[in-house]
Amino acid sequence: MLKRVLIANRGEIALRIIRACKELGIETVAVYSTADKESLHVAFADEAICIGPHTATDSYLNIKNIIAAAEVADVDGIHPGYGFLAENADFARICEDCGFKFIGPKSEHIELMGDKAKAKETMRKLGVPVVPGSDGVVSDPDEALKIAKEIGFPVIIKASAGGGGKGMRVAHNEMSFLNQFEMAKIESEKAFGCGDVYIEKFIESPRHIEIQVFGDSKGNALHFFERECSIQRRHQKLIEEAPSPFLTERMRYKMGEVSVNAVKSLGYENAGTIEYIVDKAGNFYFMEMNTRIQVEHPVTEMITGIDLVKLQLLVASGYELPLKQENIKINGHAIECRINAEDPETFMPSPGLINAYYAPGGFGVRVDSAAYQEYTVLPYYDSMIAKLIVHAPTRKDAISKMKVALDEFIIEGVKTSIPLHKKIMDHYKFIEGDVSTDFLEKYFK
Ligand code: MV4
Repeated sequence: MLKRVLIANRGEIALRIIRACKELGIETVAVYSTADKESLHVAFADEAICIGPHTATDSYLNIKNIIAAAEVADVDGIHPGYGFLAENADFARICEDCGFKFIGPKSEHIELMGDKAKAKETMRKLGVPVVPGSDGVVSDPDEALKIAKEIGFPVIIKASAGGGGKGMRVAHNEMSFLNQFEMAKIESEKAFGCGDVYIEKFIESPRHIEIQVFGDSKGNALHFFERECSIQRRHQKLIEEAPSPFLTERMRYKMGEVSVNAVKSLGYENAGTIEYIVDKAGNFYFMEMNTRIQVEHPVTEMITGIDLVKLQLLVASGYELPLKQENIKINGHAIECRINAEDPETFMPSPGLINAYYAPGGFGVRVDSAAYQEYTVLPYYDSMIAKLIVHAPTRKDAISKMKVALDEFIIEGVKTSIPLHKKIMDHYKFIEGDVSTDFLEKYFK
């Protein structure tokens, strides 16, 4: 088992990792920016090392300083959490080269999944359904138009270096195509330093459903069913739940099966998430694979009863996955609301001092947060201040529990998304489980 782990992150996920380490008897080393001196991850870790000033590029993204901290603290593993360096293949490689176990997949898999066109082609070859489109990257505009016409409009042009919705353009007809194609290329060159794009049939108002997967170093692979993440705004998820109210047992089985087969064939190690878009007819198509533990992992933990961060530490320590697929079962329903320090109307960040804080509790209520009374939400980092997760026997019970918990949650001094979550919990479309990626645009404009 790993003996001493450096957590290259901050906020709630750093706490989440520290807790899992402590439960396994692993010593913990926190790193922090000067602005985070008063943070809980600094207080709760066995040791804490300052890695630079408040700017993320100078601290939580500063590979040199993080590696130096790992050397000084004499750790044997590094957990990147999510965001920051979690999907930076160079960082993963440097960790390994310096003799620190990167608690995540091999750098080659991070790199592969970072190239969206390559990832799609790889998954297609492994039997995962993909959206009809170009065979990889297209550079010639005339060639691109020909392909678009063959696919049939509307089509979507995606940046190969993109992901998470960056660098995408939709063309509804032949007329607008060339313009959108050029724009997508220019934008993606500007944003990622790579103008490679590929083309797909545009699926209208899809659902976003993702499969939690895991692999170990012995070639075993498992899936932990799906998360429904359709309620999002500008590619930022607001609410996640498991299981999806849309999937039939048959679809759930199929999505799990193709996902786990891909993980096995890839020889993928540690936690991953395979993202799909699902159309009205129930067809599912591979979108991206996230090579990290995700923000919304708690909903999967609640319905399966399995601690996914502990599993990451176990697998990174060289142990086999201590589970069999047939023993992983869905128990009840879980919902997560991301509580952000932002204006619930405009979604503008609302950093500042939290002068009153009371987190809800009770049976089946979980709060993953690094906030507390008198904590200052900093303007330099992500605005998420808490994840409120509920678990109950049915979806209906989970919604009731979430409403009670949201009512109990007191956060004063900063604006939060709590009022928006309350409205969504009361919306008939949400209650029916009839959600899609344009839910907020459609009903909350
Ligand atoms: C799509 C799509 C429709 N058709 N691809 C957005 C982020 C990236 N992961 C893929 N995305 C989409 N790809 C085709 N062929 C619609 C989206 C999309 C979306 C996907 C998942 C969650 C939210 C979304 C919001 C807008 C668009």
